[in-house]
Amino acid sequence: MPLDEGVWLLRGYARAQAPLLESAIAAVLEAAPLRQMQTPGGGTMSVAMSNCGEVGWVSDRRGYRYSALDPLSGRAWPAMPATLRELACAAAMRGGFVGFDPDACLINRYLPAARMSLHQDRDERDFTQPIVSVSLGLPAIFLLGGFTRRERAQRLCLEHGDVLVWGGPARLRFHGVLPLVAAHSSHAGAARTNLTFRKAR
Ligand code: MD3
Ligand code: FE
Repeated sequence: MPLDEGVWLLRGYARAQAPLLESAIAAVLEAAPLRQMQTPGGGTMSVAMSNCGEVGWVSDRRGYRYSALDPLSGRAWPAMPATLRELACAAAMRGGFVGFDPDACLINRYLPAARMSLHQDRDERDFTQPIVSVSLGLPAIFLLGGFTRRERAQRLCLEHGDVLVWGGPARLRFHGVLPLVAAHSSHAGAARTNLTFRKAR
């Protein structure tokens, strides 16, 4: 049952597979390390990012876009590991999206205090395609807004293994993440990792 029109929250859907996903992500990050990108406005994002897949989402002084090349290395992004792709496709299916074929997986790493302000995902070509997001590691408070920036946002706690599928009427909703809070039992390296699967092209 959707949480809202076009929004499916699959609690713990990726939990059993998390160790496999984490090792696949670690291999991707060896070839394409996490980095804090510049914003068009001249700031630095608090979230560190990398990508795998045919294209990757990038931001710099020139704007936001998808690129086939990692600007750090000048090489293609690492291929999307099958374990990640298959999880995203299976989750999309649970939201009724048959045949979702993501060409981009953005890897977002949040350390304590990292946040993502309210925004829409609109750098993709086809908004009839859903987005699948997988949360790993520390929990975070996710903001689910409306179709304008000023509409009041709902808060949702996303935990390790939770998967969200967004499509149809929800595809252009504003959303964001509140500053990450360090775990009480803060062991070194505690972080949140979010994977966002999209069909960009
Ligand atoms: C709701 N990432 O990378 S993923 C992003 O947790 C991004 O790192 C957040 O927003 C994160 O762009 C949230 C969940 C998500 C993704 C796309 C959406 C929620 C969405 C598109 C429409 C509505
Ligand atoms: Fe987003």
